[in-house]
Amino acid sequence: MSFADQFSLKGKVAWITGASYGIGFAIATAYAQSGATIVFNDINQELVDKGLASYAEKGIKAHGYVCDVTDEEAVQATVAKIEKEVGVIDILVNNAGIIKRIPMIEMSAADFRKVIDVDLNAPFIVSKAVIPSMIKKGHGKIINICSMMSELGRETVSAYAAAKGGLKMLTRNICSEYGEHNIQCNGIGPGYIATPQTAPLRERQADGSRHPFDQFIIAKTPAARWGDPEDLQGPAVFLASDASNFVNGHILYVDGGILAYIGKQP
Ligand code: NAP
Ligand code: GCO
Repeated sequence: MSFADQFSLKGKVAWITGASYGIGFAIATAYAQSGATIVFNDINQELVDKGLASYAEKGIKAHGYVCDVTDEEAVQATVAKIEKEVGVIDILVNNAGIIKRIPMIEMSAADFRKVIDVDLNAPFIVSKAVIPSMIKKGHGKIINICSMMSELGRETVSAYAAAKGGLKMLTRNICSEYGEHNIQCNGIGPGYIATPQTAPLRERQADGSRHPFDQFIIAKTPAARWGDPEDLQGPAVFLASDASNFVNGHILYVDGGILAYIGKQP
């Protein structure tokens, strides 16, 4: 294998969850451009069709499935369908996620559970569904999309931080439990990335000025900008490729330097 071939995903089947748009879409696009066959899901047909159209626009023939990743039965059925219609999944990216920004003492237990369900329970459910075939095939890559909140807290995101901190440890545990089967499970911890999920934090103010949170993030980021979904493409290809075959249980933070920085001195 040539050095460059180590980064190729030719012949691989990659399932990126919740990838009709946003970070998942950017990662899936990079995988397709690196040679992989792309599978994605969303919670209803309309969103799947939108995703399929966006991939087609980029010249990518993706396979889209309707599947709620919190529903274990639906996930098991979707994996069986993918294996029959596309092939055994070589690469799984647990990308689907939600956030609810509510001060903790005002948050209902139902809302807290919903976030944990999508951001933590679902990666467990989906990973559990794909690992048996990865073991049989003799290799597999699982990439969990973690967060700055896997390491840091902030006001209003208690459920999200609990889920993403848990996802970091689920990543290490999958590595510990299945590493001997040549399965690598790593995480990507994006910094603040401009997607629909963070749109409310970047809204222009009535007078045209930047949202105070937007200004706060620029000041906290040594790169002095928000990330774009495309900033995650190289790291995601690396972690899905043979180039990372001895990288396991690692969280690769792609944050423009936020975690390295104490903040601007007064
Ligand atoms: P996004 O724009 O909101 O996209 C999230 C995707 O997940 C959507 O396609 C959404 O589908 C899907 N999804 C949500 N619940 C689902 C479910 N139960 N079953 C299937 N699909 C579901 O978010 P993003 O910013 O691209 O974020 C992607 C991932 O990166 C998330 O895990 C997020 O927490 C993480 N992340 C984001 C940032 C950031 O700054 N943007 C930073 C760090 C980590 P619908 O359209 O149906 O809702
Ligand atoms: C927030 C943000 C974040 C991020 C991200 C950071 O409200 O603070 O939405 O939690 O989007 O996960 O890595």
